[in-house]
Amino acid sequence: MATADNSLSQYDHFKVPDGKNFRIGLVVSEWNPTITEALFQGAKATLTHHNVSPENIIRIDVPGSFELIYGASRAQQMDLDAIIVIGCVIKGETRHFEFISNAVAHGIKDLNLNGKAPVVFCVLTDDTIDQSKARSGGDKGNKGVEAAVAALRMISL
Ligand code: DLZ
Repeated sequence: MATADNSLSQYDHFKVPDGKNFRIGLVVSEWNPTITEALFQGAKATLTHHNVSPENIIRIDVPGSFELIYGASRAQQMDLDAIIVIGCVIKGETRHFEFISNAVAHGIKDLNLNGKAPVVFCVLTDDTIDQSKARSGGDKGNKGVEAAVAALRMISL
């Protein structure tokens, strides 16, 4: 799934809905923390740029990407307008990568079908840490920025 032509990191700021009065939850995985922190900072900066006030950005830390599902499920009970889940799963020597990635994607999909707030997927699933660095503020942009734009657009549907 090539993303080079679909990057939202460089986007038309005037087409993004105003975030004033929105409350947005960011559920952040602690695995690969330099990557998830950079994604969080990208998302937060984009939300504040679009007038979401800092006190309306609610951060919830969870141990790993697998726990993003439960974290987002709890966040859906917190009267938020949208939730962004942030994680980074890097391929290792075993099939753990596939199980975690698939579980998170399906779990978040289910929350979107059944919950009241949209849940935006900002989980990198890369072969190498260098690929993740490139997508968390490197030469492929910052997927946290893109997730924030997606969240603002989903609230305004
Ligand atoms: C166990 C595990 C492994 C091997 N790799 C990652 C990873 O690359 N990224 C990530 O976010 N989490 C990883 N985890 C932790 C699981 O997501 C989860 O936290 C544990 O299995 C406990 O449920």
